[in-house]
Amino acid sequence: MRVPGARAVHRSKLRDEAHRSLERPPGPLSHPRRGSCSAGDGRAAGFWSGGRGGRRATGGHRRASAGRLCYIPRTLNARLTSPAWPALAALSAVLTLAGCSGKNSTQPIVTGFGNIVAFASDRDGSYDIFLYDLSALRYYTLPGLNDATAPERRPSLGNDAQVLAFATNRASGMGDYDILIYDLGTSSLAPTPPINTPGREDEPAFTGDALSLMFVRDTLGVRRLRFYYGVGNRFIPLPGIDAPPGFNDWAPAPNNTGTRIAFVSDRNGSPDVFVYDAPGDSLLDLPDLVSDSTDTDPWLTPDGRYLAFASTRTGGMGGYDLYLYDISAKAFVTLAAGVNSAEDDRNPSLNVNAMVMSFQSTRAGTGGTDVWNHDRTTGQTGQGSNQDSAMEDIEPSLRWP
Ligand SMILES: [Ca+2]
Ligand SMILES: [Ca+2]
Repeated sequence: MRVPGARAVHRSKLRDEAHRSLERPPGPLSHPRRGSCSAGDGRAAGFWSGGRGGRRATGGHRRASAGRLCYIPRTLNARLTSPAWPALAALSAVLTLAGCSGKNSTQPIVTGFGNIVAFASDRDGSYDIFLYDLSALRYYTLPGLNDATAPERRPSLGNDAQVLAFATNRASGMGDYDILIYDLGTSSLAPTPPINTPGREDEPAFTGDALSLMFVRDTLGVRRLRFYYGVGNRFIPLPGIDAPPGFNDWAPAPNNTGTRIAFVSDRNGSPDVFVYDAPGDSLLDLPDLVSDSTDTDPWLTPDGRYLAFASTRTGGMGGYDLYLYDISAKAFVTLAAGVNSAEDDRNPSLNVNAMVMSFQSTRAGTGGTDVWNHDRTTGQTGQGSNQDSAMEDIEPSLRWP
């Protein structure tokens, strides 16, 4: 999919945003300085390496991209051609694609290279993380990621396609749910940063630059957002984001560097989506986001402009519906027919320019909750071949360059 000019505009905004983050004065609210990626991608020194040493996958090459030299792991590229996920053949024999209209059941809805969606599915019993290529219409193996019995949930795919964070409560963990990180470059679990406790850590969300990880921690009976900066290996305090005592914050969705963070809070009674501005340590004034119904599942584009979320507010098609909001214009973006249904449509995940969206829906599909994809350029909504199962397929995290 190509939208003329859209990519250039987007990358320019990313650069501007990174520049602003460097200009902010030091202080408790300012994020650490991000190094330039021009001398090799700084993200390779992120927290999944457990230090500053600048882990680099073996092999690979550098690719100039809008003034940045970005590291493309050859190991990952090789993996893209690895055999399909072993259970795929068995699945395809039993899957029915009832409810998938016409070519959408067997043809890609969207085209391109490296367009992948991670999601959780209990098709094999307990929830596991799956990685599906929306262009090649196949799964990638994730050796060593999924535990045979413990659930793996809430995948967050770094937009650099090198890291995938997820939540699990396996017995070897600190207790309750912990967050683990999987290195797609080496196909192995990465050293866990010091973010887990005997309490519950859940809902991981990488910043767009994949240098920081947000998540939710249960603290004294309420849920609070946490912002862990990987290069500095430390937490960044967000004093202005916390709900008053007794109320909860969850579902963090940061922009490229975490200067803007969408999240859900019940501080007004029912769950509402809020957008936090880190430089101002304040919430943006966005009355459109507030309703008496449940507003949840936010997703923010890296440039911080487009916000997708789910809501049961009146005026929709029924149950949860998806909404796309342009924060710059302070206006909703109309979604094509076929995105929302009378069933529950939730957990939208946007690509960088908000033209592609994956989401979950309980509409008639392959059974249970399914992951669907929508291309705003063509207006199509559909699924890739064998993308779904008769079981629950949920919590998509889209990586679309
Ligand atoms: Ca824990
Ligand atoms: Ca609906």
